[in-house]
Amino acid sequence: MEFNTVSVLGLGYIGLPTAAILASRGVNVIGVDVNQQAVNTINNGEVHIVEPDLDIVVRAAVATGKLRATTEPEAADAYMVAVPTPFKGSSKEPDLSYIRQAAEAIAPLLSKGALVVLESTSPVGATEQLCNWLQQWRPDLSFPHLAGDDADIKIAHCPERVLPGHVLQELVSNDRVIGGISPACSAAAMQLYQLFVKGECVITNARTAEMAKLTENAFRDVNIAFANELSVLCEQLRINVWELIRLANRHPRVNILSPGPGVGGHCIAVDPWFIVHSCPEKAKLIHQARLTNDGKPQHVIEQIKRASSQFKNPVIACLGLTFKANIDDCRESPALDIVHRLIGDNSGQLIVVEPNVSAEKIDQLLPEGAEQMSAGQALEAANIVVLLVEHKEFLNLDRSRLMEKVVIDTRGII
Ligand code: SAJ
Repeated sequence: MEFNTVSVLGLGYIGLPTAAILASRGVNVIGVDVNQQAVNTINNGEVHIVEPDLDIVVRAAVATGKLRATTEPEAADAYMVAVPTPFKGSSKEPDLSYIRQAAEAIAPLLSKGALVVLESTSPVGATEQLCNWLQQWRPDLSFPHLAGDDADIKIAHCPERVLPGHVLQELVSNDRVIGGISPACSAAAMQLYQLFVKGECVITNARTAEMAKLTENAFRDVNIAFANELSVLCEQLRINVWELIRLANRHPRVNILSPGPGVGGHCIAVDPWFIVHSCPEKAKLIHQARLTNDGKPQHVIEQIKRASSQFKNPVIACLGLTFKANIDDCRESPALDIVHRLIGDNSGQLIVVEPNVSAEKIDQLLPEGAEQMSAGQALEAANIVVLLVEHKEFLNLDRSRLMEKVVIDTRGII
């Protein structure tokens, strides 16, 4: 297949870097997003998300005319769908409405020979569902779930697997799992990814590719839940969990991850639910890992409350609000959740320190009730210090200033 023009639907944390990298390889890329402001920002050669070096690659791609953003989809040789797949409220049912909207937008533009790749993390069966939707809107064309290799349109799932903070490097160097609805679909998708992926592109079917992505994140979630459970056990047994894990990890076949205040972000805290939702009776361990990790913020709150009950005027400094270290992303952040709940709880005077997020943004994220300060000011004012994120700014805190305080170190910084 020739890919002169590729359309990327969804210009977020995955779509925008993918669009910019493809453009840097000489492909004409049309980036599509419903957010007019994001589209304007990109067309000015700027970025609306924080990711190292993304600004440089986007600026260059726009300047050479290879990347253009728009709110209206246009015809292309290939369409890459990188839209969100959240879950619906408390039922945790996967919400495929963004995929459906993207499919509806490209359906009228499809012509014989086009390739559609679903990159969004998806529950098993979502790529087949995408075929069904497109078939419904384009009965004049044949699709691979019914016509196999002879279909007019090729469809594949190729889940993104990049780590926020390392996206540009991992987009190129990571291996890719390519799951075509038919072998011809896989072959076409492979050709597209080989334009920019240096890692190996491994072919499977769409359902296995969907499950592979969910499995990767569920595996990490279960491992972190194990570490979080250990941290709670160790507290009761008066053992330092960090030392314990360091020692256990000296075994050649043991590799326990780190406990923390809970698991956040839009991937690990979400994707395992897609497996649980598909097989609620059978996915017991994966389900329990989610519950264990989601229960950790409450455990930290109880530690803080116990500490604050020792003081007449408790002043609690919470260091870090993002979902992990050295990023500005607060989505599903356990640290933010903890501070949120403390504000509603009257446990004491609250101070927050977050070097990576602007004061205005923090004001939008939190209700009134917590004062923002620098780390130095917070250490001066507080009698309880809660370390919630291991930002580089917090790694070398002056230990002597913590001596007289109660320190709740959820990340093992101290
Ligand atoms: N966390 C711990 N302990 C650890 C590691 C992480 O508590 O030892 C917490 C973090 O603090 C954070 C959460 O887990 O709150 C998730 O952070 P992460 O760094 O593990 O993962 P994400 O969400 O940034 O990115 C993950 C990655 N998946 C895997 O490593 C299997 C990434 O490769 C995926 O592309 C991404 O999810 C995604 O988009 O699905």
